Amino acid sequence: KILIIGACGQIGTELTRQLRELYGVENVIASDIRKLNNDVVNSGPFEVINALDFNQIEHLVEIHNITDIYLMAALLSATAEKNPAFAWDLNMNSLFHVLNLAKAKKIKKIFWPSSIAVFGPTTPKENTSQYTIMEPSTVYGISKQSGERWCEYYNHVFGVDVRSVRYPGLISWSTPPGGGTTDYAVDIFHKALLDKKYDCFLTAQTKMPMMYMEDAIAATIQIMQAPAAKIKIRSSYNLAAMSFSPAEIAREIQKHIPEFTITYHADFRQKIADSWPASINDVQAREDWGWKHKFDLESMTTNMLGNLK
Ligand code: VAH
Repeated sequence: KILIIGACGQIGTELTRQLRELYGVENVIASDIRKLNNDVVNSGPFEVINALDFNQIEHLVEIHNITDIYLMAALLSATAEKNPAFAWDLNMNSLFHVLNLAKAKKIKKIFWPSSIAVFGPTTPKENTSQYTIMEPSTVYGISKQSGERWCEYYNHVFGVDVRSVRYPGLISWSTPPGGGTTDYAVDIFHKALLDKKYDCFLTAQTKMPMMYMEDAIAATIQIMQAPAAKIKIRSSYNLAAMSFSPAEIAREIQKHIPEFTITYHADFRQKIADSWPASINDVQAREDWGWKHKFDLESMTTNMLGNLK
C-alpha cells in the first residue's frame, strides 16, 4: 500500500491519479496539509497530514499498512528564498521522518524528489553530468543537496530503499505549480490562451531544463518499479527531456497562436534561474533503469494547448 504526502501539489495530483489507476484506488492513500475539494480528495482515501509531524505519519503508516511512501511535500525555490528557516525545516525534517520510518523497518520503499537546483553557479552549464561541481546557492537547492546526501547515507548505512530523481522544471495543465522559478513555463500557456500576451519574470535567453508532467510521472513510477539492484545511484538521478528559454517557448506557442506576444521583466527569480544548468546529461538513468522521455518542446506545446482549451 502507498502513501503520498503532498498529494494535492503539482506533481502529487498527477501521481495520485496514475498510482490509483495502476494499483487500485483503495491501495493509494493521498494526504496533504489541507483537504481541498478536488479530484485527489474525492476519488479515493484521503488524510489530512502535517509532513513535519512524525507521529501523524507513523500513525497513518500503521493504520493503513503502508509499505511505500512518496514524499512530495516541499517548499519550492522562490518561496524558500522568502522563508529560508521554514523551507529548511519542512524540506529536511519531512525527509528524516520518512527515512527513519524505513530505517525502523516500518515501511519498505521511499520516493523522494530532488531537483536540478542541487547544482549552482560554479557547475558547468551545458550537458551537466551526474557527478560534477555542486555548490547550490539557493535555500531550496541546499535542502535538496543535503537531502540527497542523507538518502545515500541511509541507503548505504541502514539499507533503506530510497529512490530519487532530479526533476527539471515541470510543465503540467491540470494543477498549477506553486512557488518555483520554472513556473513561468506553465503560466505562459494560461496567459497565451486568455490574454494573448505574457509578461515573463525571467529574461528572454534564460535557458533551463524542463519536462512535461506525463514524462515526470512515468519516470517516477518507473524508478519505483525497477528491481532494487538496478538503482545504482542512491542520492538522486539526473533526468532530462528538453531545454528551452522563454523566447524559444514563446516562439513555439506563436506557431499555434500567431498573435501571442511576450515581454520580459526579470525579478528576484532571475538570479535563481541563472544559478542552474541550462541542460542536463541523464545517461545513468537511461542506462540503469531504462529512462526514455516522450515529449519535446513541440509535442509538449501542442498537448498543453490542446488540454487547456
Ligand atoms: C523550482 N520547479 O522552480 C522547481 C524546481 C527545477 C526547479 O525544482 O523551484
